[in-house]
Amino acid sequence: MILFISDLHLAPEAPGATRLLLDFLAGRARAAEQLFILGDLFEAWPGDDCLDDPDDRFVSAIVEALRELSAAGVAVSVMHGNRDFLLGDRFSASSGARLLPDPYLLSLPTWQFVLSHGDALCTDDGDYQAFRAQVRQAAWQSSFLSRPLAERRAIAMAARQKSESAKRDKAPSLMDVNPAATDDFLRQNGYASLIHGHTHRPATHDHLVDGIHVERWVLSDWRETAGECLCWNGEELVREVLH
Ligand code: LP5
Ligand code: MN
Repeated sequence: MILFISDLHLAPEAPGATRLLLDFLAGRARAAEQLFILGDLFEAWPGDDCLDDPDDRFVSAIVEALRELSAAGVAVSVMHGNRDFLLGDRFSASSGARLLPDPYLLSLPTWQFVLSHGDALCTDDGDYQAFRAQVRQAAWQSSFLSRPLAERRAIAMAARQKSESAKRDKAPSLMDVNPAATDDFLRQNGYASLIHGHTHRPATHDHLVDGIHVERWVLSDWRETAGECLCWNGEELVREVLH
């Protein structure tokens, strides 16, 4: 059995979602062979050196729980989201989770999935795509990570505020996947079923691409009182609500 989760947006000021994750990792996830976390695990990740912050018990509790799940034999994979694209090798080593490229083709004996955070498919959102192109550059990241952690945390907070105000002026359709870009993506990935997050619009869509029906599963974001995981049981995908 394989489980998929996304968009938990974990932060110290949202203890409910963190509690839900810790219970999930110690409970439901133990029955899986693999767990895929498809981006925005964290509300904001300023760099792996936050692992060294003795006051950041929030981060160490999550990393420790991921490590325990991995040690229990569940293969954990984490994909970057637009909030935690700075998750790096130290996080991977500390948590036991491998970092996945985006997109990632998951080939199973009876089915093929392509996994993505989903933000790259929101191609109508020009200012976001420009932001994404900048912050995903190695040179930009190296320069940003050379700043003190406290400064990076402040910049992240400013960026969050700027993003929230920018979104208020955007049409909802602008912040969803572009249909043509999505069909091209499905075509380029062999018509594999797509599982993604980011849009916070949980639904299952049927795309007809070159005469082939392709499913697109959008994972729900997590709230303080409820989360969601998608379970592949070897035959079908089933959504599970987590309380
Ligand atoms: O994230 P969300 O859900 O609000 O909206 C996203 C897009 N916005 C982003 C920006 C992030 O929220 C910023 C926080 C990232 C923290 C990571 C760690 C530190 C890195 C800091 C990098 C500067 O992803 C939003 C989309 C929306 O999804 C829907 O798809 O519309 O995109 C925008 O709002 C585009 C804006 O142009 C983003 C501007 C971000 C800030 C720019 C730099 C601020 C520098 C401040 C210096 C003091
Ligand atoms: Mn996202």
